[in-house]
Amino acid sequence: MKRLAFKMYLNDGQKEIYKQRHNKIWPELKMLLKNAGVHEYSIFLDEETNVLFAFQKLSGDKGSQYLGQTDIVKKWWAFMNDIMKTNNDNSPVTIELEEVFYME
Ligand code: RM4
Repeated sequence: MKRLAFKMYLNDGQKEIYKQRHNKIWPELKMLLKNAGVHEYSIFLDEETNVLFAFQKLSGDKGSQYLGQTDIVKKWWAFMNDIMKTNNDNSPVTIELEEVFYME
């Protein structure tokens, strides 16, 4: 499976809220992600910079950030808009990262 990593940005001091909301991720969003081929999806926070580091494996060709045309993701992004750095359409500012090392 393809490996994908990207960064997003959390608003300062929002770690607990971010964790709470993700611990209660909507079942329909989780199902959408899995059906879209997103697996082993984890997000880490660098508290020094408020950078969210996301990693996911893809059985398809597109990752989670390409699902913004679905109603569920649009609702989720609007829900998360108040604690993240976002674009005008509520999508989180997302910067894909280059893999520079991998070990099986
Ligand atoms: C993140 C961001 C991503 C979404 C995950 C579930 O905060 O909204 O786009 O895939 O949550």
